[in-house]
Amino acid sequence: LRRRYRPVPDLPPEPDLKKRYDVVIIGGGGHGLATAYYLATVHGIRDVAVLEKGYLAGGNTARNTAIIRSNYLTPEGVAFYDESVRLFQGLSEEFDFNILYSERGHLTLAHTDAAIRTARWRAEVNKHLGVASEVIYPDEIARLAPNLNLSRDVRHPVLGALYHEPGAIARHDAVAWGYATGAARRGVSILQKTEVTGIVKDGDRAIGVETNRGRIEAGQIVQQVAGASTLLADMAGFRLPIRTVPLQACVSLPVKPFLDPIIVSGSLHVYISQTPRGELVMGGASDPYPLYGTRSTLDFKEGLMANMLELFPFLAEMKILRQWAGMTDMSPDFSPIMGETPIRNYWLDSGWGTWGFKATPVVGKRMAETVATGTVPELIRPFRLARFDDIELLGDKGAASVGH
Ligand code: FAD
Ligand code: PYC
Repeated sequence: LRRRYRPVPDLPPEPDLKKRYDVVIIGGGGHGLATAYYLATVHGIRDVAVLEKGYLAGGNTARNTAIIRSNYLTPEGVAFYDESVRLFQGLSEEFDFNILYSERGHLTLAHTDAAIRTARWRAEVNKHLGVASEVIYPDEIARLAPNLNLSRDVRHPVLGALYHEPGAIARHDAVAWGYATGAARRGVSILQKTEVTGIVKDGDRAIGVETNRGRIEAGQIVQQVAGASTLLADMAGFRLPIRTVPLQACVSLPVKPFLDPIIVSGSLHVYISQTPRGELVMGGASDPYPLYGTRSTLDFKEGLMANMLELFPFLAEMKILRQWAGMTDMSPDFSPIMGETPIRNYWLDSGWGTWGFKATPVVGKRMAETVATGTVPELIRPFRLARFDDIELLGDKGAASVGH
């Protein structure tokens, strides 16, 4: 039992950089590490380098609010995230390292008739695909979240909610470290402070990368850089329909547990959960401007709190411990972009915006399958880049949780 609860797994020492790898993964966040892990464990492909310009999982993987759910709006989205939730449920066992997976239930509050309609729509799509979601009303909401202000005498009274029982949180660093350790123990090279500065091509084929540590040849390349997606695509020579926008969050001092479910209000632009340690993790809407930066603002905090106090007035005296921002790679239809690119041997995993932590396991598994077999699996084919040319968008804004 003691081994299970050790805070950090033992990552093998960083190996020397080689001149060539069968697979080079750009980006050492959760997605890149998970892809390396499944390449090594499922497909026996171990001559893999994960190149990370900063430190391991220091990007959005370290900055997200760790919400895991599959209550999406499009059938393609629901099926995809459902596989991820199932993988998440087995990760602590698989890693022999506790990722603090905590199933809480997820409530998306509806304050208008239109929001109730969207909640019903999501519930029906979810149930059709075997995912537990239902619309509930204030008496049931009060039972699940007794501290929530359900007064009718507020600007936006709660009329109902989409309740998604499998909604969960987990320790985000642990997820990344679990994948990193599992991959490194099987021979994957995880190279920190190694920044990709260019993509080497032979015609329309990618054959390597330029880095701050020299050129590296690669059999295949996978781009998994979230907020830097457009910058890397630019280096490779193609354009992405993505804008990078900051998303901020904050955490309070720890207090006695009082909040079991995860609560989201799209209309009020707030969401909140309580960690097993007692901190309140809170976030709001995306910043209203594109930026390649992780600057946090007073404006965000003030706006968030004004709305949060409508739901939980007794938090007025709560102290905020820290605040931060991440760079989110926003796609036009609020769905990811994965698979082939116009460059041969160059695979893409991007468009993760404000929703990609929960997808970490399924992305790893399915991107690894893509690289190993050279074929994009059915489950992720709908998310192809070419859908923007074919006008086959996958509108999932209604399930985004975060205001945009
Ligand atoms: P990252 O973890 O960002 O990893 C990409 C890595 O690429 C970075 O470490 C970066 O340093 C590296 N990199 C970039 N350029 C280069 C280069 N040139 N060379 C080498 N390396 C490079 N999602 C959810 O599902 N649930 C949530 O509750 C949630 N909350 C969020 C809250 C906030 C505040 C933010 C910002 C995001 C949230 N998200 C959430 C979204 C989620 O965090 C991301 O979609 C997900 O972490 C993306 O993982 P990744 O591995 O692709 O990216
Ligand atoms: O995707 O559930 C989510 C989420 C919540 C906050 C940010 N993203």
